[in-house]
Amino acid sequence: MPRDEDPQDDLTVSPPKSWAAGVPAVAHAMEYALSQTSPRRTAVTLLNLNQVKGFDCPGCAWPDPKKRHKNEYCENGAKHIADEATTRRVTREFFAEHPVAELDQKSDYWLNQQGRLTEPMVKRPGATHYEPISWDDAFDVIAEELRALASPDEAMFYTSGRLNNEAAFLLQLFSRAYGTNNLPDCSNMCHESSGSALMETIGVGKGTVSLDDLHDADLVLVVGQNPGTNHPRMLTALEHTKHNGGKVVAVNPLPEAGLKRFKNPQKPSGVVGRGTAIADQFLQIRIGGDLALFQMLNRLLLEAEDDAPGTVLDHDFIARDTDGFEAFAAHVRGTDWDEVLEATGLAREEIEELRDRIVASDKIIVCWAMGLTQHKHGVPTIREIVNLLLLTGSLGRPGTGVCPVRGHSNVQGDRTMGIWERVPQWFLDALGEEFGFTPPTRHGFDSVNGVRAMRDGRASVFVGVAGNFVRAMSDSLVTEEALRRCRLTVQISTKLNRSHTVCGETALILPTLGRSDRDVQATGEQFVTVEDSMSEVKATRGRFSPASPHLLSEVAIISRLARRTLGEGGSIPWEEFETDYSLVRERIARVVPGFEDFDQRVAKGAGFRLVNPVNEGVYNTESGKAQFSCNDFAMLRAPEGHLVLQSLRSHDQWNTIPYALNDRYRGIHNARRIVMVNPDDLTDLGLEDQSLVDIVGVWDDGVERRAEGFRVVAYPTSRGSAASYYPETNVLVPLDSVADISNTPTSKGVVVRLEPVAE
Ligand SMILES: Nc1nc2c(c(=O)[nH]1)N[C@H]1C(S)=C(S)[C@@H](COP(=O)(O)OP(=O)(O)OC[C@H]3O[C@@H](n4cnc5c(=O)[nH]c(N)nc54)[C@H](O)[C@@H]3O)O[C@H]1N2
Ligand SMILES: Nc1nc2c(c(=O)[nH]1)N[C@H]1C(S)=C(S)[C@@H](COP(=O)(O)OP(=O)(O)OC[C@H]3O[C@@H](n4cnc5c(=O)[nH]c(N)nc54)[C@H](O)[C@@H]3O)O[C@H]1N2
Ligand code: SF4
Ligand SMILES: [Mo]
Repeated sequence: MPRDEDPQDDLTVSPPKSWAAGVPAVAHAMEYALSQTSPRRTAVTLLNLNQVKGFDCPGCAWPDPKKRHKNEYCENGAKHIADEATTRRVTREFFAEHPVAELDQKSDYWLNQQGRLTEPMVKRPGATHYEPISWDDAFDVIAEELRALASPDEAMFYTSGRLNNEAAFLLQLFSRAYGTNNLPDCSNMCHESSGSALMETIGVGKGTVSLDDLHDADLVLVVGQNPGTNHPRMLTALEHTKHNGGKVVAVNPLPEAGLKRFKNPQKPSGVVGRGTAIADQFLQIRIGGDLALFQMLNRLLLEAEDDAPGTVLDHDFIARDTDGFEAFAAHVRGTDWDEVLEATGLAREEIEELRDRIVASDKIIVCWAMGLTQHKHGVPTIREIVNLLLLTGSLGRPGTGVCPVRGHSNVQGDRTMGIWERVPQWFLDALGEEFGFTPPTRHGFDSVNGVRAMRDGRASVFVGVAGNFVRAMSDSLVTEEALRRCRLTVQISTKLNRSHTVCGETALILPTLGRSDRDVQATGEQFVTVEDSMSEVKATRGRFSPASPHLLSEVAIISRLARRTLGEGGSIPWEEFETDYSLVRERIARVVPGFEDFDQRVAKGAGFRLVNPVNEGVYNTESGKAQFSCNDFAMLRAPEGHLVLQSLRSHDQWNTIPYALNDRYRGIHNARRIVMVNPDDLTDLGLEDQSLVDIVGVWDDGVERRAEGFRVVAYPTSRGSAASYYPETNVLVPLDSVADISNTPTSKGVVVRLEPVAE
C-alpha cells in the first residue's frame, strides 16, 4: 500500500548553486528554527551550541576548533538542534486519536513534524493503538520477553550514533551481561568499510588527522563526500587550507556547491564578498570509479619515480613503516588505462593533472564519506587510498593522513565504547574482568544479518536505542516484514518515526532526553560525553527543562532495563550508574584504553584528544607495519539502457528525516521523489526532462524492486550515474547487495532502469 508520500507535483528546478553558505544559509536556519520554537528559545539554543559549557551539536561529527566563535555552528547544525528543541509535543491524546495503521500511512516528514515524544507508550498484541504504560510496566514487558527467549542471541540491540558514550558503554555492557554480542549499529550502514580497510592496513579503524593537520596540508582530496550539506563547518577548515597555500581536489559524480566556492557566514568577507574558491580541480567521476582512479594514480606515481628516482616516493617511510611494497607495486603497475577510463569516465589528462599535484605535494590528506563506503568494492577502494598515502609517506606526520569524515555526532565514540558486534577479544576480556562475568565471544549480528535473522525467525526481540532502523536499512519491504515478525520491538527515541509504526506484535516507545535537555539525577545535574570525527572527547550539557516531566535519560533507561532483566544484586551496580554518571566514566577509564582519568579530564573544560597509535609510529596490524595491499580491479557496470543509482541526502534532511522538500544547493524545490540524470543519458533513454518514471531495481534474485512515481530532473551528474534521495529509494537496495568484507548495504551503487509512467 502506498504511504502518504509528500507531494511531488510542485517540483521546481533552478540551476545548481555554485557556492555554499553565506547569508542565505543563516536565513534558512532561522526559518526552520522559528517554525519549531520561539525566538528566545532559538537564541538560547544557538548560543549554547558547540560551546565549552554548552551542548554538542547533534548533527554531524565535525570537530570544534580550539578557539570557538560565538556562533560555532552551521545552517544545518542550527536546523538539527531546532528539530530536537521544538516545542511541539506528541501526547497520549495524539496516540488515542491516530491508530497505528493510520500513522503508518503518514510520510516520514509528517511523523517528525509532530514533535517530541512525551511518555512511554505500548501497543499490545492485536491492538490498533498505542496506549500509555508506566515505566515500571514497560521494563517488565521487556525483561519478561528477554528472559523467555531460548537464547540471548534471539535479541538484538541497535544503536544510532547520536547515543552518548556513557549510555553506549552501559548498553554494550548490558547486552554482553545478558549474553549476546548482537549490537548492530548505524556504522554498519555507514563507515564500516572505512573501519574494515583501515584496521587491516594501519591497525586502527579511525581517522588519523586533526583540524590543524587539515589546515597545514599541501593537498586535500575530498572524495565521495558532500561537505557543504553534510559537514558544513568542514568548509571553514578547507578555507584555512587554501589560505595557507594548500590545494583541494574534489572527486564526485556531482558538482556539489560547497566544493566549488564557500562564503563563510562568520566573516564579513563571506557576507559581502565572493567567498573562497574551494576545489582547485574537480574530477567528475562515474559512480564506483574511485578504485580504478586510485589504482591508476598509484601506477603513475611508481612510473614518475622510475623517471626521476628519489623524487616521488618516500623511501625512508616505506622501508621503516610499511610491509608489502614489492607485491603491491608489481600488482598496481598492471593497471590498464582503457579499463580506468571506462570505469571513471574521466579524461587521461585529468588523472595526469592530479598525479602532478600529488607529486608536487609533500603533505597529503584524503577525506571521504559515503560515496566510497557504500559500494561493493568500498573496502578495496579505501585500501587503495591508503596505498597512495603510504607511497608518499603521508601518514603520521603533521599535515598528512586519512580522514574518513564521520556522520553522526557520536558514532565514533559508540564504537570506542564497545558498540560493535565483532569487538576484539581484548575488549571482552577487559570488560569481563572489570565486572566479574564472562562475556560471550560469538560474533553478533550486524544490521544486515540482524534483518536476515528477524526475517527468518531466528531473532524476535529488537531494541533500538536512537535512530530509525526500519528506514535506514536497505530493502525497505524486507526490513519492514522482518520487524513485523518480531514478538517485541522497543524504540528508545526522542521523536516519532517510521520505526514506531512498523512494529512487532508488542511494541514499546520509550521517550528520552535529547542533547539540549537538562539531565538531573539523584546526585545532581549530569553531563555526558561524545567523541568527534577527529577523536576529541568532550562533555555535553543540556540546558532546557526536559521536553516532558516523564522522560528518562538513556543512561537511566538502560540501567533500569538491565536491573529488571538481570535481577538485583549482581556484580554490576546499575542503580549507582543511574544516579551518578561519573561512576560510569570511572569504569570506562578502567576498560577502554586512552580514557585514564576520564572524568576529571572531561569535567574540567574542552576535553582531550585520544592518541592515535599511527601518529606514534605504532601499527597494530599483523605485521606490526602499515600494510600495502593488492586489490583486484573492480567497477560498476550497468547493462545497455540502465543506470547506476546512488541514494544520497538532500540539503534539508537529517538521515531518514526530511525537514523540508527542498535541496537548495542542487536547485531542487518542493519535491523529494525526483531522480537526477545526465541530459545525454536522458536523450539516449528517450526520456523527457521532468517526466514521471518508476525506478526499477535490477538484481539477480528475481524480485522486482520498484520505487514509484519519481520525476526525472536533467542534472549535470556524470554519465551513467543517477542520483536520488534516501530513504525513499532504500526499497531498491537488495538486502544481499553489500560491500565485500564490511557487509555495508551498497546504497550508492544500484543498477536501475527508469520506466516511464503515463500521466
Ligand atoms: N545535513 C545533514 N548532515 C549530515 C547527515 C544528514 O543526513 N544531513 N548525515 C550524517 C551522516 S550519518 C553521514 S554518514 C554523513 C554523510 O555524508 P556524505 O557522504 O557527504 O553524504 P551523502 O549525501 O550520502 O553524499 C555522498 C556524496 O558522495 C558522492 N558519491 C556517490 N557515489 C560516489 C562514487 O562512487 N564516487 C565518488 N567519488 N563520489 C560518490 C555523492 O555525489 C555525494 O556528494 O553526513 C552526516 N551529516
Ligand atoms: N539508501 C541509503 N540508506 C542509508 C544511507 C544512505 O546514504 N543511503 N545512509 C546510512 C547511514 S550513513 C546511516 S548513519 C543510517 C542512519 O540511520 P539512523 O541513525 O538509524 O537514522 P536517523 O535518521 O539518524 O534516526 C533518527 C531518529 O533518531 C532518534 N533520535 C534523535 N536524537 C536522539 C537522541 O538523542 N536519543 C535517542 N534515543 N533518539 C534520538 C529520533 O527519534 C529520530 O527519529 O542510514 C543509512 N542508510
Ligand atoms: S558542521 Fe556538523 S557538528 Fe558542526 S554545526 Fe554543522 S552539523 Fe553541527
Ligand atoms: Mo552515517
